Amino acid sequence: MALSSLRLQLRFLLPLTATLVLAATLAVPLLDQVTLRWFSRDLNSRGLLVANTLSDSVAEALVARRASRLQPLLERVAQDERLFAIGLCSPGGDLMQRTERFPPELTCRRATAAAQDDQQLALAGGTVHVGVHDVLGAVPAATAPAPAADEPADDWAPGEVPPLLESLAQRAEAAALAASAATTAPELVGRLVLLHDLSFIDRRSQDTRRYLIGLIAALGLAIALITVAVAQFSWRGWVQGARALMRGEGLLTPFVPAPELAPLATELRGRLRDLEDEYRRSQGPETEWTAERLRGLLLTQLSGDQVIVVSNREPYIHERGEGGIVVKRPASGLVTAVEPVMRACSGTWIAHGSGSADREVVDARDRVAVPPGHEDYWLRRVWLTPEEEQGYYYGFANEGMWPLCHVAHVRPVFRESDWEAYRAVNQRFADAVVAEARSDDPVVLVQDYHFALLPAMVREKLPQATILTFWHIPWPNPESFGICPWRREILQGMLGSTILGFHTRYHCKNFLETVDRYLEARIEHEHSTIAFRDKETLVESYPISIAWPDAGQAGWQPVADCRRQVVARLGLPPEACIAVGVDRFDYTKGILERLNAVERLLEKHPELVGRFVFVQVAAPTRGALDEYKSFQQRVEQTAGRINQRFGKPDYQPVHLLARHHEPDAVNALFRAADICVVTSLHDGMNLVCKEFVAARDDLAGVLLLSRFAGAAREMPEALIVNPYHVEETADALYRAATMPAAEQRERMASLRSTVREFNVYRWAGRMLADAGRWRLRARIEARVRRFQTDEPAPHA
Ligand code: ADQ
Repeated sequence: MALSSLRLQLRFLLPLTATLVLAATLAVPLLDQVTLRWFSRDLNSRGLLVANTLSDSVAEALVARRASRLQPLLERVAQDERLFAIGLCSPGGDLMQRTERFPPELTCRRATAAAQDDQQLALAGGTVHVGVHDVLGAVPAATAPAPAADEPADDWAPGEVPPLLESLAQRAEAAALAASAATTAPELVGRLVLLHDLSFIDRRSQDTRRYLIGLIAALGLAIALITVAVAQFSWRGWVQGARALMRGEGLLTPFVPAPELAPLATELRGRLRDLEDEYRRSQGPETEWTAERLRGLLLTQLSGDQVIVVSNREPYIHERGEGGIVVKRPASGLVTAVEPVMRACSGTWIAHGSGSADREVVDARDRVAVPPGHEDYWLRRVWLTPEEEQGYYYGFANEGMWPLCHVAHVRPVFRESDWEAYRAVNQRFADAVVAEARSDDPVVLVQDYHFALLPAMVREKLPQATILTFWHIPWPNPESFGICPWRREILQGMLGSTILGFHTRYHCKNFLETVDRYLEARIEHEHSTIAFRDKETLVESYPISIAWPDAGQAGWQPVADCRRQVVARLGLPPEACIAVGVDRFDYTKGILERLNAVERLLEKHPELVGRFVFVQVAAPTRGALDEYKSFQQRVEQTAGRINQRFGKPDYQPVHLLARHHEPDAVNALFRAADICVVTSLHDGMNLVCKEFVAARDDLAGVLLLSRFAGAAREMPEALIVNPYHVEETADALYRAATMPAAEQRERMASLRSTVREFNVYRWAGRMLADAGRWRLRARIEARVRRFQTDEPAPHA
């Protein structure tokens, strides 16, 4: 730092010194000139004064022919410090009288010429200032002396009265005598030559020069010292300020350590964000996120730490079938997203064992290695009684939290017994996490709204654990959330997390505002952190996605074959325009709304009747709940009505397939379709639309997407609709059905590149990288603390 500040100071000092030297160089001759002018003006007026003083006496002496009296007078006057010598010339230019120091070689003519020129005369003894002043006397007109220009001045010697002077004196006397008889007029009777010493000017100007240079030097030194001191002081402030800004302190609070840096702070903030974005981008497209990369990140950032996932839904369900035990994959966005992470990191997944044959395949610790045939990770099953499942899962989670968070016009139901069950089951799962933990600081990935209380419960037992809770569904605004009787407990439970993830910034914002409304917590909006009871939680958005299929995905049939099969299986017209919907049978997915839109489409465009077919695959879900049962009935009725209205013996416009499909079958349907319809009334993200895009490697097909799905923010190339607006959705369906192939290709290519880049490994990678950074920070802090306690106390 010393070297940098020295350089900074030199940058000030060098120009300062150069300027001062230049100023001195220019100022000194200027000053000389000015002082010379002043002095010369001064000498002139002094000369005039002396001449005026002498003029009467000289004139009188000359007229009275008493020139001898002049010598002592002139000598006396010439004693003045600055007056060098005095000479008296005749009007004709002869030197009549002179003082002792008057140079003998100086003639009256030369003196007169010099006085008219620049008044300076270089003599043997040095330069003198010359002043020639006329002396007028009252000489009678008749006897006035005539100029005697032709008489030599050099033949006169000091002490003698020259003949001319004598004749002049005689004439003056004669004139005085005649004065009574005739009128007199003042006439030139002589000229006083005053020689002033100029050496004192030199002396004085040298003094002045010395003072001036001394002053400039002193001023320069003072400025330099002040500059150095201020630069040193400011430098330290700037460096500290810039460091604080880089650390983010100035970014997050209005405080900026060095006020001079305030204008820079905004730019620096912007730049830091750009850098962060650049960094994130650099983690994205250039180096694509893959399972390998995620595995690498787990090894480096989390250095092989244990990863435990907790979710309600298990990724593999063992069911007893007719031919023995079969393994099923549930229709769940969560499972679709988290499974690739678990396969990459070989951890333990704790979930509710809900399959009829689940107990039969687990080991003594209720664990089974999955996926079947690959055994990449452990699935640890937690068993719930029917009452527990009823209260925790169907009751509080799906009749309370699900409608509460989706705000989809279905009233949440809050029962005390459900809440008790929810709390008890959360505790059961938390205990399972603690039991599975091989160290005191595992990475625990808590999934979804079934486990809002679990993070704080795990934190209590494993304070060092890194708990990442991902909320797969939307988070409502504070007013909507406020109707929950246990809102504070839920928020407190969630704040046991180290990182709390939502799909979108909008949901994060809602959560921060909700905490702000209902808890006493410190919220850093810039950092997006919540400090509650000395514990900090980062609230961040991580948009979930799917695993991008490998090129030339094994087992994928050509699009034409998929289409042929679907047409044959469902008995569709060969040239049918096929629109598909693939969802869980859930009221938030907007299945009723899209059926209404299909009906309106056929009303508005009768030419499509017989050609347009809508295939809805709906996996039964939460069938034990009345709301879901009645919803399913309403959907079936609506589909029946449309089929009745527009159907023909060989044509059925709506095909409702209310059953679970295996992923391959869903994929084949996506590839066979012309349109994929996603009309969720509210959806955290929605993975179906991403799966459809991933399935269309032929770049054909149109995606119709609800603006209320989190995915709509990432996929603007889809036809975005408001599913509540039947007319708009019907028009979008028509546009999709008639969209030219070129436009389809363009939109699909762009959508594919987005989904490919923002895939599920990126989602998990970003979250785990944040967790890694957090853990690193915690470890360093712990080390520092240890170091501080181990350090021997300083001697008094
Ligand atoms: P879900 O509400 O389950 O997920 P979604 O994201 O669409 O919604 O995922 C559904 C998954 O189930 C997809 O993988 C789909 O292929 C599959 N699926 C749907 N119907 C099926 C069927 N009949 N047969 C077989 N498979 C079927 C929740 C949130 C979403 C969020 C995900 C992930 O509600 O908003 O995107 O979690 O976080």
